[in-house]
Amino acid sequence: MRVDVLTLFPEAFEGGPLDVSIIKRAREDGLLDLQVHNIRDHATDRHRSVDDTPFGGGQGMVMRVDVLDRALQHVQGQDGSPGLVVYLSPQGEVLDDSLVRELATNERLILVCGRYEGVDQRFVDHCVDREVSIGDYIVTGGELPAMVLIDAVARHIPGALGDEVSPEEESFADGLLEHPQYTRPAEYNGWAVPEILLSGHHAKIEKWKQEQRLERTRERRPDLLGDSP
Ligand code: 4GX
Repeated sequence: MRVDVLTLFPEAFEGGPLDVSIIKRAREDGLLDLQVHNIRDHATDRHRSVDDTPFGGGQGMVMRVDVLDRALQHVQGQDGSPGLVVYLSPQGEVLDDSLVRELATNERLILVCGRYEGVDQRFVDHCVDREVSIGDYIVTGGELPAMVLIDAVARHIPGALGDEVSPEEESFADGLLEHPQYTRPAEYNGWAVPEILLSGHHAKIEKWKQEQRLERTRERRPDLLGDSP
C-alpha cells in the first residue's frame, strides 16, 4: 500500500511513531510505502505563501485552493492510480474500526493535513473523496490525525502484524473491549492475580475472559453494545 501525505510540516513525520515497531517493519518490508510531501513546494509567489485571510472576515488564515490543488496534482501524477484523497478535519466522519478497514482496502491513500483555520472549501468539494476526523476534540494540525490513521490502517495490510497476530483477534473486531491482562509475579505488594488464571483450567479461563470483556463493555462503553449509556 502506498500512502502520500501532503503537509506544511513534513519533519513531523521523521523519527516519530511511524519510524518504530510494527510500522517501521512494514515500511522496511515494502508493505507500506510512505511518501511525505511539503505543500509549500507548490507555492508560486515571492513569499511562497500557502494561506490567506478568509473571505467574509473571521479569525486566522485559510489554506489556498490553488496551492493545494497543484500539490495534489503533482503527487497524483507520481503513480498509476490517483488514490483515495482523505482530508483530516473535525468536520469529517469519525474514524472507527469499520472505516479503518474500509480505508485499508485501497492500494493508495493521499492524506491532506490542514493547519490554521482549515482549507478553502473548494478544495474539499472538488478534490477530496473522504473527510475524516479522529475524534471530537481539536488538535493543532492534521499531522497527528494522519499518523493515527496511517498506523491504524497499516495494521490491516496483510503481513504487517507478522504471522502470529491477526487484526481480527483484537479489540473491536467483534465489538467488545479486551479482558484485563496479567503477568508474573503472581503476587506483588499483596496485589494478587485473579486465581482462575493460575488454575490451568483452559475452558473456565476462556469463559472468564469472555465474561470480563462483556462486563467491561457494558460498564465502560455500552454504546458498543447498542445500549444507551
Ligand atoms: N480529526 N484538526 C485539521 C485544520 C482545520 C480547521 C478547521 C478544518 C476546519 C482533527 C481531528 C483536528 C485541527 C485537523 C484543525 N480543518 N483532524 N485542522 N480532530 O482537530 O482530524
